[in-house]
Amino acid sequence: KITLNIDHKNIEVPKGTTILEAAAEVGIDIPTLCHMKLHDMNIENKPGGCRVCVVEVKGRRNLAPACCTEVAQGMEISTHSMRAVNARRTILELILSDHPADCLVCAKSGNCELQDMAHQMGIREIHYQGAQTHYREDTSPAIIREMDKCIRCKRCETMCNHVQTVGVLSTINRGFEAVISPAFEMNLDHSVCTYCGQCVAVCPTGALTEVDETGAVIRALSDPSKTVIVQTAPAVRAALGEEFEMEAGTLVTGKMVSALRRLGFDYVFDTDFAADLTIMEEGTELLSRLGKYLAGDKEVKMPILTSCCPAWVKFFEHQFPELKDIPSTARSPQQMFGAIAKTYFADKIGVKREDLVVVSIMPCVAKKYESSRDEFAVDGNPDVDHALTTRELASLINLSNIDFNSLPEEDFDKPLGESTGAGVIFGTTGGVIEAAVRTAYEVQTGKMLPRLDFHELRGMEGLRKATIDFDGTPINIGIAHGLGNARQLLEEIKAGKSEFHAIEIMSCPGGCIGGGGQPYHHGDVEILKKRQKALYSEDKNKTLRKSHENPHIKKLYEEFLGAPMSEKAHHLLHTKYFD
Ligand code: HC0
Ligand code: SF4
Repeated sequence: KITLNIDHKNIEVPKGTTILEAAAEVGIDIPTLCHMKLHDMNIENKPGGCRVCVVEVKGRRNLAPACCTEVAQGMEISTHSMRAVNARRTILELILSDHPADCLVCAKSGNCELQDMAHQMGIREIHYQGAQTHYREDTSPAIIREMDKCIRCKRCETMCNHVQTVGVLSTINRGFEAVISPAFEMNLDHSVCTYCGQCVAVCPTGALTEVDETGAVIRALSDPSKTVIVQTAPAVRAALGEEFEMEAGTLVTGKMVSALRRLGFDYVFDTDFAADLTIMEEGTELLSRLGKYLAGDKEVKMPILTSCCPAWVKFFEHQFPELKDIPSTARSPQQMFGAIAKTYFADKIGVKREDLVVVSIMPCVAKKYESSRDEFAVDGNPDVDHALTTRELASLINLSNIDFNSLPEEDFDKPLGESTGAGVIFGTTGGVIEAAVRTAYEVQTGKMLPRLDFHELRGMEGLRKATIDFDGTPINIGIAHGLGNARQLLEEIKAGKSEFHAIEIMSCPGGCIGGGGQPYHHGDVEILKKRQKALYSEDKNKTLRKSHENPHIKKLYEEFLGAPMSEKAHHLLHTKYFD
């Protein structure tokens, strides 16, 4: 143990603690721009680069960066002495001298850590002349890079290289020319970027943002010749409230539906409906592969992998092309919804495909990319026209002067708005496979499940495993969230050492609740845990909690698709993968 004094408070901390961590223990907040730590997830970025966290240590000539200076016995630290404050303000002015001042039109305005800090430190004038080097803007189907706004905090590098192990982003050039970039300064859409959006989720400024589609949605909603429908992803309802000052984990399903109706959507539907549909298709595929495998068929590939996360799909297409016949061929719920909406539902309401606009609200930026993939369009008309993030929906609601907090709670429209608890838990790590187990067990064994809550599949550890007893047959299940964790399971499969029958993979830490399009969590893992809890409570409160019991799914098969994996289902609900 080390004893020291911070701002006249005595404190005892373990050896190896940084000044920043020690100060936090006694409730002292030292400002930082580059530092980031997601507790319990083994995610940390502390390059000591921004220097905003400098503090005064008695007896030392130089100020010390608090994020990467370890405490020492008897240290006396002043975190906000005038000398420290002066240095901090000067450093901030130097950063601002090389930063565009277009806050009025910046996508990050109001959510920018640099802007907040300039305000908090009372910066009114910038006494330095930066180079104001101009770097080209790089636009991809999901993410925009505006490197003029980059402050080289390297948080994105940590997420891309260490957490996701994609390795797209690194610092190139020097001095004012330095930028974070894909290799050879190529554009993101030529790189192996998965569009997971985890770099966007942690960027403190407007350097990395999602492609904004709110303008296109406003145009569609104001066009009387269009019928505009919307689907909302499972994880959105557990986070949208945070944009309206609600406590993390507040479920706002009913208010979200009302808000979407007030925005002018003709029908408000639920991606959870399509999640139930995904379970019917993916579960059937799982059981068919499993049945053959257990009967000794050497040709059949095991394990089956979930395929609903588009960043994960892009990851294995680039990094493990030799495994591309292992994931389920089922499309994601977003895309199943689009395909059913533009065929079955369009016919039902008598609207032509080109006059029906399908909008999704997603916690994810990769969903923008997924909806733009060629295989999800008919004659150039996409199944999903626009995928907005949770943040973009919040900005639309604000734009329409809707008082979100006082909205009544309303229900989704039928038929594509009806869902079970199984669909809801898709939004958190472990939820897709739990939903699959609930259906696969009953279909396989012909018996009622003795319980519905599979606590062994839940949690926040990056890699989890459990064995579920299918009435005498043990089924081994693996779960990974974060692509670095997924990579470990894929390496095992490649080496022929995988013990699993089925694996769920989600790209973002926490699953979709931690998606790159969610309200910024600023590194607070507790927020993710609260969102996760909210989804399990919505599941618990549903009358129906197994996908195969959804009456509108049954009707869809009776009226339109025939059976799971039928030719029509194959055509509309399944896909293939590319090298
Ligand atoms: Fe997800 Fe989905 S659960 S990927 O995390 O499967 O984005 O929320 O919408 O499509 O349903 C995201 C969330 C979805 C899809 C669903 C799946
Ligand atoms: Fe890396 Fe994901 Fe960002 Fe692409 S979206 S650069 S893969 S962190």
